[in-house]
Amino acid sequence: MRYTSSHWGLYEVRDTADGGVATRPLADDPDPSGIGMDLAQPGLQRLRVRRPAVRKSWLEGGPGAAPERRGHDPFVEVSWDRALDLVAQDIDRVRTDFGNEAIFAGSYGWASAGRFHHGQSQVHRFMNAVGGYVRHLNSYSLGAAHVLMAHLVAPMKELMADHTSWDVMARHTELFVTFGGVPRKNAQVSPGGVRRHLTRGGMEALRASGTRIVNIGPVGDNLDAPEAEWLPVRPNTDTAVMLALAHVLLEEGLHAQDFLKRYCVGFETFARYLTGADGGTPRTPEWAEAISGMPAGRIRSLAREMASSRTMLNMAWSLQRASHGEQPCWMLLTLAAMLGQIGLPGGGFGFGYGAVNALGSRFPLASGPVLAQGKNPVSAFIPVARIADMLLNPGAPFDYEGERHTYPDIRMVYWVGGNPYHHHQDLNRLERAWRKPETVVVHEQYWTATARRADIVLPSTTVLERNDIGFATREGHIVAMRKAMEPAGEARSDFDAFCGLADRLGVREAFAEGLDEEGWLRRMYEESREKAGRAGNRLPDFDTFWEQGLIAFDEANEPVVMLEAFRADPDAAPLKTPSGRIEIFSDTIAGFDLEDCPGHAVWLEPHEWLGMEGIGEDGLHMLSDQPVRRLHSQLDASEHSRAGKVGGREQVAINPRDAARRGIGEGDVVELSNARGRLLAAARLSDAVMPGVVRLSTGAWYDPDETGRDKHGNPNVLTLDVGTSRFAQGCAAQTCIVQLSGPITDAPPVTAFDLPRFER
Ligand SMILES: Nc1nc2c(c(=O)[nH]1)N[C@H]1C(S)=C(S)[C@@H](COP(=O)(O)OP(=O)(O)OC[C@H]3O[C@@H](n4cnc5c(=O)[nH]c(N)nc54)[C@H](O)[C@@H]3O)O[C@H]1N2
Ligand SMILES: Nc1nc2c(c(=O)[nH]1)N[C@H]1C(S)=C(S)[C@@H](COP(=O)(O)OP(=O)(O)OC[C@H]3O[C@@H](n4cnc5c(=O)[nH]c(N)nc54)[C@H](O)[C@@H]3O)O[C@H]1N2
Ligand SMILES: [Mo]
Repeated sequence: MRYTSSHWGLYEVRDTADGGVATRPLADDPDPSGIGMDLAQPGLQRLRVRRPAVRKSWLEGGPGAAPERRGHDPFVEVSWDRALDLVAQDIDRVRTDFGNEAIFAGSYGWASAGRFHHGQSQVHRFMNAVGGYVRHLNSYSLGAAHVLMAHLVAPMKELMADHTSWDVMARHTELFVTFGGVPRKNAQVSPGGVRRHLTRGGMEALRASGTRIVNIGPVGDNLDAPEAEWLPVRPNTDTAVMLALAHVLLEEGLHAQDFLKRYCVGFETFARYLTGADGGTPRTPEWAEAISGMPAGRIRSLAREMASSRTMLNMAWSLQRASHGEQPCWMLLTLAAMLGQIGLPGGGFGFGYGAVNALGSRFPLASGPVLAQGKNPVSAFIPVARIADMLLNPGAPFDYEGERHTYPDIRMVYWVGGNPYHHHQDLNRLERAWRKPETVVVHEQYWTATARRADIVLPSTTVLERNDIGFATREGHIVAMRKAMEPAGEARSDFDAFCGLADRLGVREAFAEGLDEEGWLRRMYEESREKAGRAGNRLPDFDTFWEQGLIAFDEANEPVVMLEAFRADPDAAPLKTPSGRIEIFSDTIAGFDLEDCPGHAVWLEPHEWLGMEGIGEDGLHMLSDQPVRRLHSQLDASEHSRAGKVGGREQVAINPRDAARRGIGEGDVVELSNARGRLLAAARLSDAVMPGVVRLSTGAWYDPDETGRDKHGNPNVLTLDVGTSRFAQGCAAQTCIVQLSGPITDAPPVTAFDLPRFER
């Protein structure tokens, strides 16, 4: 059998009678994703980058020519030889004139599932071979949590691998309280690929065993449990609710004092803040009701229920993708510590059940095949979501994890496998920042908004057009991804493109080490086979693997209980924190002296929220969650993604009360706007979003008209481009107030899926 893999599933591949290929999900996947692998559909193939292309002004005027014409100039298609000459010469120019710290090749993005043709690994390895590059740290996904949790309990990677498994929760959890649901739409994916989708079954088992489910948050349809209690709260105010829950536990003596003493440090300092003994406001349920809208009486009763049940607390990752996103993470941990059930089966806390498939899985953490990236001689970096700040403010200082750093002066931006015009906030600001570099090189499969804004675009193959190995940690498989079709146009793998550049820059040996695609697959497989062998997993030799196609690993026999060993003996199995204990108060973080991230969990007002002064009746909080019908911006032109649009536009969910007040009906085109930008979307009336809140999922390809108004419904036209705090500097996309007006009767058609202009 032949296979391929995507982040959203594994697929069997076979040839069709008409010379094409067909894919279907694995027969034993209990809940395959609808996103699918039909990459041959005309809507997608039309949008492929077919030949190397150079922006006209750049081709004529050289590096730095008319940067404001990026996205407007026509492209001139050139041969691969010509394109590779241009790119290689310009890399050499930049590194000679300005040094390698003038090249930004962080190149954030999910790219595709295979581990060899992995965009970021390829570009980082290549850049290291030519002298290094400015990199990024962390992810858009977990910027705040990643930096914070390592100080408080454990590095996120370990914590995620240690999540209590679904079977344990079904058996032991009596009360499951989640902030932000358990969105199965998100568990369609895991970085690297999913063999079996677990979240539907996990939730079904939880419900079947009679676990009570409480969902706190502005959106009510983000979990598969119709009987769950939905407690609406204003966006970004979960920390206030958690503080009030903690306040009730403390006032009523329901907190686990023994646990706090034995396993935690710093509770006393936090308690003074909680009660107001430090001179501040007591964080009572009434105080939290005024902020969040959740009734004080229900906060009180819920706290008591939590204390008298085996309770699992969970939060969506989105909560920390917001202004002061560190705080809900810290407060969830603090609240779980006060309940004293961390390390017990079915109790404690979870961080993103539903965010990706692997959470709650019983597959152990294993390392798979990786492409070694080499050493980067350049030390300059940015926290990933600070890209526009960096481009706009060369030489300016920024804070990160208690230290001060300086933004480098970037002359060249190099992107492979990501889409900043999808993922970054405040796209109009990014447009201004994007004019700063002299050269932008993008490798892409499709004519995305980012490809259109490049100076040089190199066409990349898709997973079906190359050989690769699929693997994802804790998904329980390794899979041979065999080439199934010929590349579109002149598309090449990113590896082949870099080989061409490496030849020109005299680093072929350093980059490719004499190996071709097959040579690399063999080497990467053998390396991971050795690692697997040391961990007790026997893998066959490469040829057998390649022939067999899919190797499924066994689940661990033991169910997973998070922090079980620490609970059993905190002296024998201390945490990697400075105290070896859970840090409810962190001396380290307090020592950084940051008013936007002090030494324990606190409530801090978001930059923008429904409780802010002067917001009036008109302000709506816009949530931009992950899309149901695609992965980020990937395959937005597919039939499956387009079926979720109305009149070609993305749908924005709005509460019927807010719609009525504005005279908006189902399907009407509306304009969402704020000081940062304007966009059009199609209204969808829904009781599942609370009044005052609208939801516009990410991923509609950015499509501005001449005035800059996006016609398609890309929420990042409106989102706020500030860090979560000076501590972690994570992405804060969920903090965003907008106005909504309409119906718009003269809305122009969407042109996101038109090709750019070409000239000879
Ligand atoms: N408003 C708002 N914004 C957000 C978020 C949010 O919640 N709200 N979430 C954020 C999060 S968590 C994330 S992770 C980011 C995701 O942001 P990205 O990961 O940048 O989004 P993708 O659409 O997956 O972009 C991947 C790109 O790589 C291309 N590609 C795929 N395979 C290959 C390949 O083999 N080679 C090459 N050269 N290209 C390839 C695809 O065509 C696609 O354009 O978005 C962030 N942005
Ligand atoms: N289908 C699909 N799945 C994906 C992705 C995708 O693009 N498509 N992206 C993947 C990636 S890269 C990531 S990082 C994960 C992200 O996983 P998450 O960050 O957890 O995903 P979101 O969909 O942004 O948000 C989850 C839920 O939180 C709610 N929410 C937002 N703000 C608040 C708040 O202030 N309080 C409360 N209580 N709830 C709030 C949202 O309405 C949404 O229902 O998803 C992954 N899964
Ligand atoms: Mo993400």
